[in-house]
Amino acid sequence: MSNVLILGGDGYLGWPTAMYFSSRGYAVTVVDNYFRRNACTELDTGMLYTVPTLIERAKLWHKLTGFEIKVVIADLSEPETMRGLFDGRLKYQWAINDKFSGLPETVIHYAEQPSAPYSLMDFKHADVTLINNLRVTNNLLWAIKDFSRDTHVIKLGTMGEYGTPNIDIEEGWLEIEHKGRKDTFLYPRQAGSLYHTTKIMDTDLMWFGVRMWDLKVTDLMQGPVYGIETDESKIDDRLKTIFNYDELFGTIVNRFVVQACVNYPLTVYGAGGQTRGYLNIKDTLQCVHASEKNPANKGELKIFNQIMETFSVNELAALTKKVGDSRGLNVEIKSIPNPRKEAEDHYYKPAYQGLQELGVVPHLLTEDSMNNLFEVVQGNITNIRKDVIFRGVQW
Ligand code: USQ
Repeated sequence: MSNVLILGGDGYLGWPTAMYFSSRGYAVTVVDNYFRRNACTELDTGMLYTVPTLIERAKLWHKLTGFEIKVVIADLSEPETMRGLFDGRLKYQWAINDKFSGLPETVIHYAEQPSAPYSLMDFKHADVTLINNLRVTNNLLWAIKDFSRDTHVIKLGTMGEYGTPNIDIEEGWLEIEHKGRKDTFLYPRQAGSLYHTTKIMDTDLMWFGVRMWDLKVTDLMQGPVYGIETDESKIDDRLKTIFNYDELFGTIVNRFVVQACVNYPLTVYGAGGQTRGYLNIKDTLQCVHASEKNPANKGELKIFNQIMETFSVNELAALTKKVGDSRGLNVEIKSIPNPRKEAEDHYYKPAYQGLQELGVVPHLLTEDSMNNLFEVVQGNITNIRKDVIFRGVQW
């Protein structure tokens, strides 16, 4: 049974990933310090529904499926916590068999502060973002180097590392010809937030480890994810992932559907021509699995652009309105001054065939799939708080 360690296993993507691998027979351990839940409480972000603790979810998962997801509640920005996961000193807070699982074949690294607006609220939150994201990544890098160089690291990066350049975006690398000579480099990066900047620095840390110590790393440059349900969460409502719709932790598609349901005009920032690559949460799971099955070689940094299609903000607003109106809601779209500093009308042509060549079959954003999201959101409508939808964090 292949051993998978998921860092950040309580988050929007971490918990669905844990269930996905567990249900396919992998030995899964999740680690989390409840950063996201605590930040949601501190900043009063609201949530679509209450989510049981990670330990409660692991127990429930075991009861319903017979599979075991071992749980460690600890802060991975502490070096000894990270190292303890590899040298057997860790203590599981919950496991059926609490004997050390051994070195992981694969580590999936989600353990980061993932929000651009959070990272730019003020100095304190910028500092938390920088310290957490870089320390966790550096701790992982050194733990792998010192204890487990055969482990394949799958790190979640972001399409935002590339920014919105006026040339096509390649999958990670760019061949450059300069004064008659050629070489291949990491594609130029120019992030639009401090959070995205930490992801660039993460990539650099891992690329250093690959060059110096022959580590095996896959970097998944992911776009904004949307959706709630995965095949595993359908087993029981209490297994659904944490779902935010506020400005700090909600991503745009999830936010727009919630806004449509409570008659809150869709907040198009500025001109609305901002174009990004999007994917369904089910496809995040497929992509991570495809990466796990096709690991990087020793001394290789593999990079994939993890998106399935592109949309502008205006296109997303129009689709949300169409679906919402067809459900009898009278959805309003409102352009508001852009709180962010970003291009609102720009060229955007990213390559993203690599993961599909490995067998990922996209779930595209259609009226049908958006209708499914509306259904889950409307089923929880009484929990939605309009006061947390927009707070105007300025860049
Ligand atoms: N936007 C609006 N109105 C809103 C919310 C967002 O117009 O009410 C616009 C933003 O200005 C931006 C785009 O929609 O141009 C996407 O914003 P977002 O909040 O959905 O996503 P973003 O801040 O870019 O970050 C999210 C995740 C992050 C991930 C990133 C991928 O939170 O973890 O790395 O998507 S990417 O955008 O490709 O960098």
